[in-house]
Amino acid sequence: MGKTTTLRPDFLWGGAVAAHQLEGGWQAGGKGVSVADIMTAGANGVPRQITKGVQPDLYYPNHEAIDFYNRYPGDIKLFAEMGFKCFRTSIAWTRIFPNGDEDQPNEAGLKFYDDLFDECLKYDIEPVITLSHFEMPYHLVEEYGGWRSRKVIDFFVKFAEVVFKRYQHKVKYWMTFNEINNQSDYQNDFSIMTNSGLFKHDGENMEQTMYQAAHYELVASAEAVQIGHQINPEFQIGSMIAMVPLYPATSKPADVMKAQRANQARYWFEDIQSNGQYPKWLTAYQHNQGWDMDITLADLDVLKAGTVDYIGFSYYMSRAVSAHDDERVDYHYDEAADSVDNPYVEKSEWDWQIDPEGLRYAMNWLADRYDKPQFIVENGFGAVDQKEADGSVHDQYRIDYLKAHIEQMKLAVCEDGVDLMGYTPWGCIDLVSAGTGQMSKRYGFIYVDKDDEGNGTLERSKKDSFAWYQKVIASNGEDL
Ligand code: P53
Repeated sequence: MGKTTTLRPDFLWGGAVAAHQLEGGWQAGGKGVSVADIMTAGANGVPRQITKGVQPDLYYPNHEAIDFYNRYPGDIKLFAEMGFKCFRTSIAWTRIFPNGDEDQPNEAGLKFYDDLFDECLKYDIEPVITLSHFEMPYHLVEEYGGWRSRKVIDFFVKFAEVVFKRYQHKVKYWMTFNEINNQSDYQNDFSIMTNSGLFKHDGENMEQTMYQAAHYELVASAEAVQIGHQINPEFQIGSMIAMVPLYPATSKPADVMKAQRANQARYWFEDIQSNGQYPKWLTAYQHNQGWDMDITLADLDVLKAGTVDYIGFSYYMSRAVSAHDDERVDYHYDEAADSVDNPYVEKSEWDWQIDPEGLRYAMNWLADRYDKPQFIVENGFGAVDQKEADGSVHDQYRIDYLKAHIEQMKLAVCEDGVDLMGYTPWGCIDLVSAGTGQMSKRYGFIYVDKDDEGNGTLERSKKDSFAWYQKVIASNGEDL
């Protein structure tokens, strides 16, 4: 047998989005208010405000987003024209259970996703579905304190069971929680709200609360994996992490130790979802903090029995970390305080470090640690685009970014033997940025005419990257 030189023939090329970032229709068909519906628009370097409920005079960009709710047939037709084999989106939990704690699901919401998936299948586009992508019902935040409460496990599992049953003949590829590990940055109000529906209480130890909330989510995820496999043994159910490899800033041993602990603190979620158990350092860490955690023996059995079939991950950037002069003995990870600039890589306008080789490194790291199939379910370049009078956008910078990452992805597969299922670049059509709420931080192959204040015709047009990606897919990644 010769050397591996190509991606697998059934490689899942496609694109990725999330319901709350493109659908709009925030109250259509009986949809409830989600945590994305209470976030205003921020700007580059200006965080989004997270309000207590929807306030009358504020602008919430996700309420209308790009109106995919009404325009999806045309958008999917464009995806088909690019040659998509799959389309990753999420199911808005609040369309199915508007408050999250109802007995019965909302039929209008279920019907919407039936129609959407049928539209994909019409073009042989495989739906790849995230159950919870930063859009939990806001009612669960108000009434139960979000994932602070063990009760939310049952609400999530019920939601998962309903949609697994309903779409079992239409959807094969699933993921439970989007970027479940973002909340390792527990001092960041955005991360703890999007992942876990948490508002910080006065005097609360957010680190402990985050570990508790994440524990409940991991139990819920493991239960969902088991139920999904009972409903349809053909299901492929994955985890989903934000893969941001953390490099030591120097070869100084304390920096190396810092990077090791930082990676442990950022990726223990995957240790549980892939390996089915808590890593030793974390059990020791929680014990040494003197925290009284609600982690039962029954939970540990569930975690063991509900490991994932594959690892879905996003990759945008790497970061570097360095130890402090008065470093704590436990090398405690504080994302904001420990991150330093990496002089060897460029940055995007939003200060995201551009590091294609980091993708190959990340894939090898994941393969060594977990030995599961991988699926790159997000990657991309957020940039300001200039639309020409004829609707075209010359986005060579985006092509350059994606090309460099695909090259490294192929090296990980062909040189390093990583088992890779597919690649779905983020925001294949322009949508609302999660982190900033902007429209002007664009990722798409398809331009959407809308600005940061909500003005625009919502008209779609093709960027230069559209024809480029079409050619990449047609050649199974050979013609870059
Ligand atoms: P935006 C932080 C770090 C890496 C990925 O992000 C992240 C975030 C959160 O902002 O989010 C993922 O829109 C996420 C998507 C998001 C995308 O990356 O801030 O799964 O929902 O839109 C890009 O530029």
